[in-house]
Amino acid sequence: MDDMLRRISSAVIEGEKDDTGQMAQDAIDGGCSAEAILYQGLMPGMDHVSKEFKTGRMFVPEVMRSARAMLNAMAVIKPQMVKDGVQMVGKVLLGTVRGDMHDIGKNLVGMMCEGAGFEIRDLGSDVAPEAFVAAVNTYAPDVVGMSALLTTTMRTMADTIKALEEAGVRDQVKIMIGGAPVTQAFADRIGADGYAADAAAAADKARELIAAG
Ligand code: B1M
Repeated sequence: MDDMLRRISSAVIEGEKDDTGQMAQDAIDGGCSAEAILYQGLMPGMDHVSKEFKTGRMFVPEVMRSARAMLNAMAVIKPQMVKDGVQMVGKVLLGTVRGDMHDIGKNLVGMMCEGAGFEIRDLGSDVAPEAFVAAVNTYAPDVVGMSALLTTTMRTMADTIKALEEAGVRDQVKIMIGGAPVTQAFADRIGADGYAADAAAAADKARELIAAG
């Protein structure tokens, strides 16, 4: 069984996206729990990928292949996880803010967070502040993650935080922001709880924000 989980980890690291779904199915058929596949196979694999990305030994296309490999396995084990009542690390609501169509980085953040054991609700791009508010009410996420790639749309992050405050739900969530023009100083200025420079750091930051309570 351990060998099967180790092979799943390696397949994620190597980005063998066409194999991981079948490997996950074989593991389930062989009596492996969905929880073990997630926590002892997929997550350690993505954790390794995250470290390699941080240190510049893996690059965006490779990380995306690994994330796809993980997601293909997740699709297979998800029904079993629901049946078994497996707890995820937390819920992250993601979106690129209003007026901004860039979603490649945001998608990578979603994949990395999913690899780190989070349940992801992705609102897509060009997401209005009211849509973030509505989704917070519907999904009750632990973390709201906003992405912006344009200097002109960064200010919408502040508008979204204001909308969450006005709706009375600001204190129910942690707010994490990121995107190429975004900085820690900007996050501090608009009252976000956290900033992450890249997708691997975003998964770490989401974990840190939840742990901080
Ligand atoms: Co656009 N674009 N673009 N573009 N585009 C940039 C961002 C730009 C820097 C290019 C340039 O001029 N050098 C420039 C912005 C300038 C500025 O504001 N300072 C720009 C512009 C001007 C525009 C248009 C206005 C161009 C026009 O039409 N005149 C237009 C705007 C459209 C709109 O959004 N309303 C536009 C359009 C487009 C395309 C549609 C063609 C396409 C987007 C396709 C898509 O996303 N589906 C596009 C692209 C691809 C780019 C570049 C080339 C690449 C962006 C990207 O995907 N990077 C970009 C130039 C560049 O960055 N070199 C550019 C790869 C990605 C993995 O990195 O998104 O930075 P990134 O994400 C990282 C981190 O930032 C971080 O983690 C990610 C992964 O490690 N991160 C987070 C991101 N979100 C996070 C959230 C977090 C935490 C971390 O927490 C929640």
